[in-house]
Amino acid sequence: MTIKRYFFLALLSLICVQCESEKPPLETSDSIRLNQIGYYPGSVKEFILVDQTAGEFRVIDGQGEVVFNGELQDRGTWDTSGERVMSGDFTDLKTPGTYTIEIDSVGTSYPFSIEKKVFEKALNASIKSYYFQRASMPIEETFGGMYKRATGHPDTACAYHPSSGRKKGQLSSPGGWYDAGDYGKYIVNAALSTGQMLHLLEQYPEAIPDASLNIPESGNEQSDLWDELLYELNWIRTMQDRDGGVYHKLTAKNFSGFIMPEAYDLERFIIGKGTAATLGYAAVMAQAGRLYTSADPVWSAEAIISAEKAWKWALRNRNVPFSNPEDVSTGQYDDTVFSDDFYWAAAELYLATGERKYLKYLEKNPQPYQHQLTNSWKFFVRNNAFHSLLENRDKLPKKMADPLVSDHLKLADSLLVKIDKNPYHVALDRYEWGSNSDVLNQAMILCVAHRLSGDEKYLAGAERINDYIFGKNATGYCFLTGFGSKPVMFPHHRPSGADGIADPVPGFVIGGPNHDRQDQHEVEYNSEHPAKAYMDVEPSFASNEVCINWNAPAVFVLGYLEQNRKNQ
Ligand code: 9MR
Repeated sequence: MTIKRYFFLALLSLICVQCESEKPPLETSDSIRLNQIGYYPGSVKEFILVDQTAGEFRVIDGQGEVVFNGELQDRGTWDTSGERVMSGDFTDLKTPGTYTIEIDSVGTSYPFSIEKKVFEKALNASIKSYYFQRASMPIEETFGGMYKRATGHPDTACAYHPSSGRKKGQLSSPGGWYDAGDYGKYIVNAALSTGQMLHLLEQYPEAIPDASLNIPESGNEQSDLWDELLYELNWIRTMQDRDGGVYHKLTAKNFSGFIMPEAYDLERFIIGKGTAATLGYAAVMAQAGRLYTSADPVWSAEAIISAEKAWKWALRNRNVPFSNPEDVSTGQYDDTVFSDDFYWAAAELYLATGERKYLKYLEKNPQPYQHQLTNSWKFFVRNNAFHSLLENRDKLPKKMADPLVSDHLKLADSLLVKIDKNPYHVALDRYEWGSNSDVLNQAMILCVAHRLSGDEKYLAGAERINDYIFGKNATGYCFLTGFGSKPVMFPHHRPSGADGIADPVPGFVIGGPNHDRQDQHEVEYNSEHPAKAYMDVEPSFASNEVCINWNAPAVFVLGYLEQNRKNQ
C-alpha cells in the first residue's frame, strides 16, 4: 500500500468514526405507537407519536436502508389519554418486509411487518384460545404444547340450584368453553360469542380450513372453526330444560382461586332460567342449524326444533330477568330489556325455517340501528340479528331490506367520521369494561359495511381500528396475548396465572382500558385518563381479563381482513 493510499484510508475511517459518534444508534421508544404485528401491502399504514414534537420520520428496512420518508402531522391534545399526539402515514410503502420507524431525537419503533396474510397467525391463535378454554377434557401436548393440562370440571353431575326452577336432581352438562378468566359457563355470552363467529363461517366457509389449528378434530375434513364452535354448541344444547326454557349458567356459587382447571374444588350448579338465555339459545341454535344443514342434517334438524321450542317458552315467559340469587356471586350477564333478544331469535328462526310468523314479528318489532355506549355486549346481541339479516337480505321483503342496508351504512359512516376526527384514528366514545371488544365490534360493523357496498373506505376503517388492538393505543400494549413487542404478560386468566409458565396462554384479547376501574381496591392504576386506565397485572379483572365475547369479534375481523386482503 502506498503511503498516500494509507493516509487516505486512515482519514476515511476517522470521518466514519466521527459520523457514528455524531449519530448514536436510536433506542426503541414507547412513544411511537403502531400495529406491532404489521400491515398488508395494500392497507392504510398509520402510526402515532405521543408527547414529543418532531417534523419527519423515516421507515428503515431489515438491511438498515431508508425506504420511506414522511412528515408527521400535529393532531393536538387528546383529553381521553392526556397526550400530545402526532401521526404519520406510510401507506405508500407496499413492499413486503420487516421494518422500523425512526424519528430523530425520539428513537425507533418496535419492528413490524408488511406482508400478505399478515394476520394469519393472530387469527389462528385467537381461535385456538377457545380450545385452551375447553372444559371437561384434557389439553394434550400434541395440540397444546407446553400449555398441556389435565381434564378440569367434568360437569356431568351438576345439582340444580333452586333458581333453576328445579328442586332436586342433577344435570349432566359437560363440555363448552370457560367464559373468561373464571371457570363459569354462561349461556347468554356463549350464544352471543358463537353467533358472532358463525358470521365468519357463513360468509367464508373456507376461511379456517380443516387442520389449520391443530386441535383434536383436525383431519376430520371439516373447518376447524366449525369443530371449535361445535364444542360450545353441544354444551349449549345440554342447558335446555324439557319445557324449552334454558338455564342461565353453570358455575360454582363463588369464583375459585387462581388454580388450574383440574384442581377445581368448588361444587358447580345449574343456576337460573330466564328469557335472555332462552332467546340466546333459540337464536344461536337456529343460526347454527341453518348453516350446518348439509354437513350434518340430523344435528341441524334437532338444533332448529329445539330453537323453536325455546322461542315458544320465551313467548310464554316474556319477562323473566336473571340476577344472582343471594348465595351466588359469579358473573351475572343480567339484562332487563329483551326486545333485542327476541329480535335476534326471530331473525335466525325466520332464516332457518322460512316461516312467516317470524318475519311478521320482525316487521312489527323493529330495532333501532344505533350504537349503545355502555354494557355494549347487550347491544351486540341486536347486531347479530342485523348481520344475519343483511347477509340474507335476498330473503327479506324489499321494504325491510333496503332500510336495513342504508341504516347499516349510515352507522358505518358515522364511525368513519369519528375515526377521522380522533387523534388515534379510533371511534370509541367511552372506555368501559371490555372496551377492546367495543373497538373490535366497531371494526366488525365496518367489515359488514364493506361486504354490503364493496367500498374500500370501510375496509380501511376496520384496519385503522384494528391497529389499536395491536399497539396503536394509549398504553402501547399489544392486547392479544402472545403477540407484539410490548405484550400483555399477566392477564386475569386462571390457567395463565396457575400453570407456572412465564408466558400467558396465547391468543386472548384482554379487556382493555376501563375508566370505571371496578377493581381499584385491588389494583393501583397509574393514570387518571380513561384511555390509559389499564394495568397489566393479574388482579385487574376490570381491565386485564380475557373473555369469549371479546375474542369473538377479533376472530370475525381478522378472518374478514385475511379473506379480503390476503392477495393485496
Ligand atoms: O363483560 C361483562 C361486563 O360488561 C360487566 O360490566 C361485568 C360485570 O357484571 O361482567 C363482565 O362479564 C364477566 C362475567 O360476568 C363473568 N366472567 C367474566 C366476564 C368478563 O369480565
